[in-house]
Order: sequence, then structure tokens, then C-alpha cells
Amino acid sequence: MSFTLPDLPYAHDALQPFMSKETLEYHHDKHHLAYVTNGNNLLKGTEWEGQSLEDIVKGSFGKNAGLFNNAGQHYNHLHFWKWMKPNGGGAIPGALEKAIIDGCGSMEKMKEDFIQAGVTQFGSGWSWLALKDGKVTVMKTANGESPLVHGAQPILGCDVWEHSYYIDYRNRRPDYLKAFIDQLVNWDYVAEMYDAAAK
Ligand code: MN3
Repeated sequence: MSFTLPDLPYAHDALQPFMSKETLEYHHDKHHLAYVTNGNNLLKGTEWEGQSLEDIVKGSFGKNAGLFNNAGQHYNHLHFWKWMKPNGGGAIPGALEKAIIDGCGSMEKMKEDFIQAGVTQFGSGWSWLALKDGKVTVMKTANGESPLVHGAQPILGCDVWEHSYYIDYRNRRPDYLKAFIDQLVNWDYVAEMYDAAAK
């Protein structure tokens, strides 16, 4: 299996004013494409060729840094585009809402912790909601890592690399994270990943 760049599930200008057309042109069309191209080149001839993306990510972690960084970021971005939608935020499917309250205390606490995880991720990385030991929990990871390589299943992630927000928010990472969680999240897709992980 080789990596391919998916189309965005909405127009490049569909997430404005919270994420600009220019950001998505750079982030999707250039940054994600580079992970796909480099990942395919680095995958060739390795023991992971022909495996699923999740298996490549987990298998190459700690063993092949170049491949892991690109495959990890390909996995993260594939979902990142789908974790957002125009007119996002809003109502959360009931079973997921219950699991979030159970794992994080309340919806408000989850949002606060999710933003805090992104703000305190030093340098590049991601903030996450993940299912770990049967509970929804907030996590943060560096660079191309995800909960997948830390014993958990990601259900929502926010890219806090500067390329994700600097055009629109400059250095205001907290404002970007707040806009993401309040205005952009596609909770139906989060629920889909939660349901698959909770099985
Ligand atoms: Mn990115």
C-alpha cells in the first residue's frame, strides 16, 4: 500500500474565518503532500511495505525515524481534515458526550484541558482526545507522534505545528485551539472514531 493525498472534504475557503484558504492551501496542498511523497520514498524496500498505515506507524516508531515521522504525520493529517467541518462545534452525539464527561469530568473541563495540552506542547506537536484503558482522556504528543504509539487510540487531534495556525493567528496558539474546539470540530467524525475504538 502506498500513501496518497486525499482531497479535502470541503472547499479550501470553507473553514473561514477560523482557518483561512491560504492556510489550507499550504497545509494540505504542500505540507501534507510532502509527508505523502517522502513517506512513499522512505517506505520502499522496508519490512513495512504492504502493511496498513496504522501498522506502519506503530511498527516504524523507534526503529526508522524518517519513515515514522512522515507516515505518522500522514496518519495524523488524514484524520485532521475530517476532524473539522464548516459550522463545526455544536452538538455532540450522546454516547460520546457521556464518555467524555465520564473520562474528563465535564465538557468544559475537557475543552480546557485539550486547549491547555496544545498550549503547553513545547515546539511542534498535537493535542488529543484518545481512548486509553477504556476512558476518554486528553493527551499531547511531539512532532509526528500520536496516541497510537503511546498505547491509546486517537479520536480527536489538533495540529499545533506553527504551519497550522501562524498565517491566521500568528503566535496566538491559545486562540487557535479555542477556535478549533468551539467552531471547527466535526463531532460526528469524532464519534465515529470513538465507536470504532470502543468496540
Ligand atoms: Mn500539519
